[in-house]
Amino acid sequence: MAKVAVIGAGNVGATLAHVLATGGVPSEVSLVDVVEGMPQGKALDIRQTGPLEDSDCVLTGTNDLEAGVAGAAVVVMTAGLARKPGMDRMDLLKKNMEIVSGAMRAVKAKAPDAVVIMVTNPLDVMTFVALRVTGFPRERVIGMAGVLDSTRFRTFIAMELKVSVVDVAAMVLGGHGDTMVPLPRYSTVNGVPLPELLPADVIDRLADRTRKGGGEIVALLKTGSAFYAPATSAAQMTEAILKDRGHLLPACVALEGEFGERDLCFGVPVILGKGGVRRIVELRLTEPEKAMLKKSAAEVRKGIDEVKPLLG
Ligand code: TXD
Repeated sequence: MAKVAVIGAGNVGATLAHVLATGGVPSEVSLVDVVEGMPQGKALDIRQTGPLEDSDCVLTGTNDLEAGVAGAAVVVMTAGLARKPGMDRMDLLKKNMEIVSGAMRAVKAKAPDAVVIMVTNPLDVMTFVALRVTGFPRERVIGMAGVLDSTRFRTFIAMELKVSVVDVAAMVLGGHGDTMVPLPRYSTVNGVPLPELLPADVIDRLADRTRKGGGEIVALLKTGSAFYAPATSAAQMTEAILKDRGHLLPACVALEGEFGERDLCFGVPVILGKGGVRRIVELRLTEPEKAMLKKSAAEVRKGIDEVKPLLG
């Protein structure tokens, strides 16, 4: 059985550790954070759910990055800073880039065969940074955003139609931000495409709510951002890899010509299994869909172009 390392024991990281322990897929979960005592305390607390949840998963917490990631089959990167007063966007980008680079150097040294799942924002840019710093093949550096954006779209579709969420599949591609591209034609209720079930204006409303899904929760919470659905999304990707299940889901990967893009980390459909991305699935798109995806790619490229000179 396998070890999963979760870097960052904040809201997403700790919730992910709990979801993974409950699911019982990894035998070991290591929580890593810079705050002294915090990952140790949370790991012990989660471990004490084991007897109640029928889980023998071994959870440990540490402040030692290298020891925490050593030998992990999957590393999930959730560490990062939120913007503080007086910090501009570029300051934050630089700070998170430093955090991601430091963590990825440790992964390269101590978990050279790991699959890395990036969660830290700005997601597409940080996935690019992780890919560069580890030097891993693109199959093993994957960003989590599409699963979350799709599960939000699925939820809104189920709420609107009053159908079970288990029947709803949805596909959201592109960058993790306002330009993401929900694809109603590739979203179905038990095989029936969405445009057969709802009028265009209602679909547009649900797609728009999905695009603003993160912001809606930030506005309600007032401090911090969503973490239950993000953590569960990262858990699904982790399980797809550890169990070699072969889930087809949208994820952020480096493109090398697919969808007409290259040198860009971007959300596209992939099949995930052991070793990470088994295959990138290219979809036939209409002209308006292609235009939306192009616009989203241009937005992500701007962010990546900002960090490229900093990466040397
Ligand atoms: O869809 C997505 N990809 C996202 C991304 C969905 C939700 C959250 N998203 C991003 O994930 C969010 O914008 C942040 O960049 C990360 C983590 O979000 P979370 O809500 O968990 O943030 P917290 O609670 O602030 O936790 C961050 C932790 C905190 O405990 C810090 O002490 C720790 O990161 N931290 C570090 N840990 C280890 N090593 C270093 N260097 C470090 N620096 C900070």
